[in-house]
Amino acid sequence: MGYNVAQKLIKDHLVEGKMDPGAEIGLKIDQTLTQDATGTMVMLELEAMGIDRAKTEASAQYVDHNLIQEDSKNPDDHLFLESAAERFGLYFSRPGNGVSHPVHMQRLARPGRTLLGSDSHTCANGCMGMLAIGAGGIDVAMAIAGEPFYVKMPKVWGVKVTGELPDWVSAKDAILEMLRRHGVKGGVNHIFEYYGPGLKELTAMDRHVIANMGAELGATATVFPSDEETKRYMKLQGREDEWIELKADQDATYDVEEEINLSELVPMIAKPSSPGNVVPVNEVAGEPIYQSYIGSSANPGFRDFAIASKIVEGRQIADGLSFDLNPTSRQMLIDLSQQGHIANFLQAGARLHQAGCNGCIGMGQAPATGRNSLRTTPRNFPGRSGTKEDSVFLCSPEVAAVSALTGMITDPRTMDFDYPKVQELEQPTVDTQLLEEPLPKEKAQQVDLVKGPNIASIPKMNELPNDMEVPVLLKMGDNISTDEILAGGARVLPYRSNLPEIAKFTFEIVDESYYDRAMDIKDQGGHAVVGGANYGQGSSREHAALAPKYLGLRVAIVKDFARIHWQNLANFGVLPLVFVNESDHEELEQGDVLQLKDLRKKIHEGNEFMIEVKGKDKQIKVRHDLSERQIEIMESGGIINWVKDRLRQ
Ligand code: MIC
Repeated sequence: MGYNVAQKLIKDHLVEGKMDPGAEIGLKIDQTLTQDATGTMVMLELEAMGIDRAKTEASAQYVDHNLIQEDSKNPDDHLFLESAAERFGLYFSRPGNGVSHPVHMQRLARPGRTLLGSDSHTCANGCMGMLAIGAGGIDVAMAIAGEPFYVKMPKVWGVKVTGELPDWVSAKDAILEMLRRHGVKGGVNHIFEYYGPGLKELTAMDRHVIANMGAELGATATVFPSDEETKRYMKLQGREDEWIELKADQDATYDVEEEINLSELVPMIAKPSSPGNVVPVNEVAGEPIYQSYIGSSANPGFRDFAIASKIVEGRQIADGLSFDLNPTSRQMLIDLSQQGHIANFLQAGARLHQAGCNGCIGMGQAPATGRNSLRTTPRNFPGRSGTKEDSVFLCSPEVAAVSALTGMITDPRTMDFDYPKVQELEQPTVDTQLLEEPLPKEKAQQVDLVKGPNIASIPKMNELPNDMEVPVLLKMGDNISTDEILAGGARVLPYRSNLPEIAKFTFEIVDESYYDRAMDIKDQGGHAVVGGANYGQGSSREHAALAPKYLGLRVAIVKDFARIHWQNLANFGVLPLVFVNESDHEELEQGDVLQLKDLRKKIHEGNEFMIEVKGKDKQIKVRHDLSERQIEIMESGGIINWVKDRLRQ
């Protein structure tokens, strides 16, 4: 039987385990990607584990998130990251060079390779025929050190693409349609593989748009074949020699089959506050907006900006509106300015920001209280924009641009002018000035890490106790995102390299009293939290596991977990458990005290065991899905201790 593209990529990189869906497999990782908001931890972890030099084909450290230099914290982190990139033999993409995902695609992505990134949107590079997976920082640190990446073997979900995109409809509408169909957990433990005649309609960058928001479907990865379009893109980037063809075999099959007919798509929009809350734009047309925002790794292409520029060319944005333009790479910003698009935007009334992630994670451009913000970004979880009670909608650049003109959410098909045509550039700019090459080994070993005062080493982690008595400090419902566990935003992000400080913001969006209550009992055995379905969806930030762990979190019991957060909890020695009977979620209350006895024996002996609720004559059946390897990690108190123990042997 033939293989599909995802299976070929896995088969070629399989170093442990069998390709049986659900079983743990170990994959060889060829490339890694880290960005500044997660990368400072990764570099501290490499240091803590005593790693000398990256063992991958290419590893790149990007600075794209924490760009606002309000005080010395962010620039100190930039210098630390530059010194760490030099020390460990990584590429270093300087602030202003652009968002990691499109820059990686331009400069380093290669069909047939694996890429692991400490950013959930790493899956965007699946557009290049790669197996690109987002993970917690420590998993990426291990991959940099040459260790395999462990993940549950996913099922492959084939999406046959047919038809042609109608006017005013673009790739973003295709992925929003997928989210409308399947919601934010529909893709958990699956790889989405797009194939079929409709792919000829989608440029490499359009495929990036679709692959990027596979993260919002909860998917492990998204893959596209490497075909003539991939070759064309790589040729324009001066890297045709790195292209290989990668297609599914004629007789390949998929675990799940689906079709998306581009001709039937209409402009779509995700309403506040979930990327899965998708409806056709015309259902919400007429809602007034305060902000229209174009940019981010979810719409990073030249086309995405050029089409918006053509829409606003010679016109004026609505009075009182903030039209924010966030270019995604410096290379592309040069082209946009040379082709007159930046002038179009500015004449229309836009505000131009630097190349980077910016407002996508609330690093600036937070919307005013109670006002609607329309964004081409990938996620709109509560508070992510930097405004606590925000109201963010997600859409295509077409919808964002026409709505900027009218001042309200607008279906672009109702405009009284034709859909402008935008051509891809015959020769886009290739500019590597702000991408530093890895230092040669001898020079690298001379480099000292430059640590500003805000950089704190990772505190020691305790081993898993055999008996625990822990109160439930928080009880939550479904779909809690890592943005709610540990917020983004310009206030919080500068502390990404300082665990004790960033911990002060933990669960702030859910319950402001959590930090104080956790601190009160931190040294008395810690605590537990209870959550609903899809717990920990969204970002890969390991801080969302590390900070609660630092505050004494020992156990999280939920209906089910999002993949990366589950892995992060296990990596840092927080026991991730699920209710065997979902209705038991109702049984537990904040303040209940959970008794877990003889734990070490129980987690080895089987997957299911009972927890007592103290003084209530109640028992709750829970399950863990940890592999033997993860149980060992859990027992040593986390992966850092585990690696150190192994190095000592
Ligand atoms: C995101 O889109 O949420 C981020 C910002 O890229 C994160 C990483 C982070 O939290 O720094 C992600 O998705 O992993």
